Amino acid sequence: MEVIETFKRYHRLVNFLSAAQIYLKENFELKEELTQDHIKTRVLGHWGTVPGINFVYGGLSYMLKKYEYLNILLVVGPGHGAPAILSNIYLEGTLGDINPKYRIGSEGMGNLIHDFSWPSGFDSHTSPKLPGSIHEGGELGYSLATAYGTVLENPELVTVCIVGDGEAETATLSASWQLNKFINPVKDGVVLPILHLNGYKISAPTIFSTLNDAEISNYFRGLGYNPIFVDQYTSDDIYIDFLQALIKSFEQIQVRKRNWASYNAVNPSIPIIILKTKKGWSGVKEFRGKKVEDNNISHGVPLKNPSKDLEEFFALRSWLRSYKIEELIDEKGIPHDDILSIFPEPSRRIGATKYAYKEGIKVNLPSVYDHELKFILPGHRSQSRMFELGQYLRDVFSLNSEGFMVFSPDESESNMLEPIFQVTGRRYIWPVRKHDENFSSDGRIIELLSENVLFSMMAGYLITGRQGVLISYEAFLNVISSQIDQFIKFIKQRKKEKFLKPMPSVNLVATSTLWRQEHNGFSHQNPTLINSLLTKYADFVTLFFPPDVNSLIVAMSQCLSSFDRVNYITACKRELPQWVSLSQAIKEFKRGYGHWQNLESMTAERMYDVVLVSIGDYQTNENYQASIILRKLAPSLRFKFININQISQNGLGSPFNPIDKSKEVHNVFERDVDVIFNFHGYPTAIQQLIYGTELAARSQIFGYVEQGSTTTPLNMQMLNKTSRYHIAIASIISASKFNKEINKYKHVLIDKIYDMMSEQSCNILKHGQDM
Ligand SMILES: Cc1ncc(C[n+]2csc(CCOP(=O)(O)OP(=O)(O)O)c2C)c(N)n1
Repeated sequence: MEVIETFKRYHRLVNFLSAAQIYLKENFELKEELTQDHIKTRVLGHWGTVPGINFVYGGLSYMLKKYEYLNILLVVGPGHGAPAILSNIYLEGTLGDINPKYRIGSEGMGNLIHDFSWPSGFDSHTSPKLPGSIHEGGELGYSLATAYGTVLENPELVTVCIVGDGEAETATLSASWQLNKFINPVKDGVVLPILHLNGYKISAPTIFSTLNDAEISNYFRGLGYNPIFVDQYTSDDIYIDFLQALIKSFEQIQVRKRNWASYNAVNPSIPIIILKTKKGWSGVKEFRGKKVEDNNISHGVPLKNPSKDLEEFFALRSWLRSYKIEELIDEKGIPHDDILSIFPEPSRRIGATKYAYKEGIKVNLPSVYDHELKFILPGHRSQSRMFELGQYLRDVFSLNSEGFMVFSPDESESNMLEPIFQVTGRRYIWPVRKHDENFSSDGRIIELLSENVLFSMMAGYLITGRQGVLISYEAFLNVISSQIDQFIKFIKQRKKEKFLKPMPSVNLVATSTLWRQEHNGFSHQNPTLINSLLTKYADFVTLFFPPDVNSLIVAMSQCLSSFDRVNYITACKRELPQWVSLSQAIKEFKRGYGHWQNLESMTAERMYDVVLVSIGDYQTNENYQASIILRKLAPSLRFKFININQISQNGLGSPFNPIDKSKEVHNVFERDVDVIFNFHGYPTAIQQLIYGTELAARSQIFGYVEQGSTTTPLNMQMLNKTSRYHIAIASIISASKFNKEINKYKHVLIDKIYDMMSEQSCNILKHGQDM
């Protein structure tokens, strides 16, 4: 019973600290009579979720002390409850360990309370700044999948995930419950979800709050969980009930792991705690005739203006006094020993968990030279790049028995990555039928048809130090656009913290790209994510456009060696010609572009008349085809052939070494002459990079303009005016400004190309294929 009393006193103190963070700018220990001058004028934050998070934190700390074998990582879905996490990490000392300003005692406590939501102080959401926090929780929906990612290949770990009942309504969270089917009870750790059913979202009851216990229970049993209810409304003592629920959960987890190991039993259901608490528990009960505690009114700041409104001030004063903190801390602001006794030894405290601090591993990579695709002439040896990438990734798997996984929404095969199945399978624990191929309980490919769930699961895996690649349709990676944005913010914040080590980069492969959607058509053509990623800091984001197999292998090896970035590779899965040797690809990736003189016209000794620039594999092929037309019809036209393999917010070329210095710009794009870009995505993506520069004034940008559907590859290019014919015509018009001979014959040449184009169009219509 002593434990329960301690737990209650602990809860009182962290609840006081949290409420004080929202409201007090001085008189932090309430040593003087509280006045309105002590109240922050900008009161910010979210109170409603806080007492529940505090309750869970205290209970888990006690469990860590009770069970010496336990390793807990805590993922908090309601990241808006930062005051709760701050109060707990302050008390357990992990906040003071990374910043002495917040060491336990009057000064540290005052700094903590003062700095919350204060300019340059603590955010109102959890962030990587807070020890042990691996999940920011601003955009709701991603907590549970992140938690599941952390336990992959971490058999000793229990990741406890607090899921808000509002968050539980999001599509991503709803699908994430299914991830228990991917967790191997022996090889992986366990996720213990705690559904925090405090009944309300911002302004309305949650759906779960309208279900009865039987409905909730049936729902989770069907998903393979074993629900344990802890209910403030019916409990005699919720503190006792919660600790018992935790004990039961950890014991069940042990039994499940043992049983599965010995009998390989299927469907190893795991516990879930359904925690029903009053939203804003222990806060103001009623104000101006309205229920506050146990109502949505307590979601944010329950009293909005206590520094000015006297009635609010009195309500706040009674609320803060109700915790009787003089019974919980001494004269020097140090909490009484019994309260601090709830914690395990310092290295095992939640904020100190080693899983949040793991240095990102460097996976062993196969030699790129072992994957070189040899060819005799550029423009020949058509090969599917995804198949070749599959072989490279297969070897990454072979060289690393763990620490590397592939995530894909049911598309490893349709995207031609079959070689990976030679060495591993799709991870799945629930039974599948005998003829279902390539499944195994320890496979290292996670396939699930939700890009959102996969992204978060991969994020959890990466943040805890491992490497991964997510491969998907280009069009449907947009589904996670906002999630990627959030993650870039997370990396940016994380990188500032000296106590955190670099984490492996997020690697995304966008394949089944828009230019070949013959049978899927218009709905599958969407390169919007490129535009969005180009608005993000180049310090964190690179977009790769490898033109052929060798370039793709080099791009992937670079991505798997990089840290703290989001790498986005666009590469088709179909067969396309080769252009560069492996050593040339390595050289070109250093600067982000290649100058392919071997594809240029032979008219030497003259300045270039025009510069052709390709970005993207299909567009490189179109420019090459345009170069054949030009060489044949207009041999005196001197064009320069540039291929760009990387872009970023910094501009064209490598983000580390962009082509932005004027000398470099002129070396690559010449002076005065027109530059014709043929780009994989929307022309606006390149426009946003060169806007306002001298280059923009002499550039034409061709790209996808939302034309075409289920048609032939060349017709798709023709409809978007990016075809070889369009590039050749544009080159002639541009070159005619400088080349007298071209100027003289330009109309004849253009007519000839139009004839070629209309012949091609007729043929496509008649025979249904390109000539
Ligand atoms: C994707 C997304 N949509 C909307 C919001 C705005 N929002 C912030 S908190 C919240 C309610 C969350 O309710 P719940 O998850 O139950 O948390 P709690 O009640 O414990 O605060 C909403 C809708 C958000 N943060 N993310």
